[in-house]
Amino acid sequence: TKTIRDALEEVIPAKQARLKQLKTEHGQTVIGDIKVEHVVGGMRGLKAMLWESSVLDPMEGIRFHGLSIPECQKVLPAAPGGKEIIAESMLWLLMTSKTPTEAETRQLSRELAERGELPEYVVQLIDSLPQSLHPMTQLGMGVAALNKESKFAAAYERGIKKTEYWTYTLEDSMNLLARLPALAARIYRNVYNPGKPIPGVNKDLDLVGNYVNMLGYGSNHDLTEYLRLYIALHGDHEGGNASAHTAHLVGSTLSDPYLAYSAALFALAGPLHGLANQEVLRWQLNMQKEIGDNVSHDDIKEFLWRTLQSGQVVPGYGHGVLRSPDPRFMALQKFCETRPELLKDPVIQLVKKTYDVAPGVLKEHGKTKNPYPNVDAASGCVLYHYGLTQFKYYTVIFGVSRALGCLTQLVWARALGLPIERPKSLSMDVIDTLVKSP
Ligand code: FAM
Repeated sequence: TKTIRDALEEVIPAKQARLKQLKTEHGQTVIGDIKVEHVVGGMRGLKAMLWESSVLDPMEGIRFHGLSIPECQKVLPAAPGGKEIIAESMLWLLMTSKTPTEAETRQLSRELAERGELPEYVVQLIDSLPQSLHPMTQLGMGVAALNKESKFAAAYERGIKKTEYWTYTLEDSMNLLARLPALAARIYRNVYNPGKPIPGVNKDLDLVGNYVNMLGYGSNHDLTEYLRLYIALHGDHEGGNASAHTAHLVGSTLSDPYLAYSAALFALAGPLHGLANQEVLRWQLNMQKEIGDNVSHDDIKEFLWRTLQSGQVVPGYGHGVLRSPDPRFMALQKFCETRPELLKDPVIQLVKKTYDVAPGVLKEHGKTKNPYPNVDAASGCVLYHYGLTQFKYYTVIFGVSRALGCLTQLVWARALGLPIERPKSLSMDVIDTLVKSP
């Protein structure tokens, strides 16, 4: 059976040739304008970054190498005994642009499991952190510390050819992906169940199967399946979002994958980005506390207006690129729709009811360009239902997932020889001059 590295070796030369051709034939072709609003508006919509593994359409949502979420759900192998996409089949697709076979997926699971134990010094570091330190801070620290083991950094120091960069980047990426579950599970244990034993990595399980097992929920098949889907779907959302862009920027300096991904995690930890899933649940539970279980649509409307009038954003709604309901939100909702026990859960019902009225309220409020839910509106309530109730931990799960896309891009950036990022910044004085005589 082919390994992921074999599969990459097969596809890299054609992509390298294609990029070379693009540069020589179209290096000077104009594909967009830069307006002052881009310079002062967070570069929204500016086409200025190469990212192969996924592209986000404002109306349709994300496609992974051209495949929509329902298409991925049809063709990507699940775990033995499961139905949902797993991290390995998504990783294979992102990295190689090909759909893996069942055998390739299983082999990748085994390869990751074999690399999955944490080095002792990282265990000691994590165990020494205060229990009250936010789980995302701990995750970023743990990932950065893993760079002591970086094969890329060691090879670079020794002196290697540029054409070899990607192989060491892949090696580091595989080790990092493999160790994220043990790291993230140790953080969970330390913060919420100090002293509880953590099982070792089971070589026969997939990445998320092992993660759930180490979190202490291994016997819950439905939660395992939910997290498989969750982690596959959160894996990549094209390149411009804050975490992906951070990984790409830091990686472009030839910082190793551990440092680059650690930086990405600290971008993910912001409430306008990945921390929104923690915020959504806090907000929905406050709503429940204030107005009770049996809420009407009008009660929710009133609560939404109160949130907006107090100057806060409605967490889980709005998006930098999307202009329709996020298909990741829809896929997670669908997971609930097939399980009657989930549909009966008051918090899940509240999320659904909020979706019925929030777009209307946000449209009337008139500020956000996208009044629809993003993935974070749905992701936490199912975890809550299954007993994973510590919502400060939710962004860590997002962080385990987002490594799939960020590390894929790092491998490709090195395979394609992409340069260090260095956009031009302007002062208002310079903008004034340019505006007068463009
Ligand atoms: N509730 C209230 N106001 C909102 C809003 C929301 N959900 N979303 C946007 N706005 C406001 C926004 O604050 C801005 O107001 P000002 O003009 O006063 O600054 C205005 O609407 C225009 O914003 P936009 O152009 O529609 O959105 P941006 O591209 O600037 O920002 C988000 C995009 C996601 C940061 C923003 O919609 C937001 O803050 N949403 C709530 C937090 C959230 O759910 N984040 C998670 C995003 C998710 F996809 C992820 O990264 N995991």
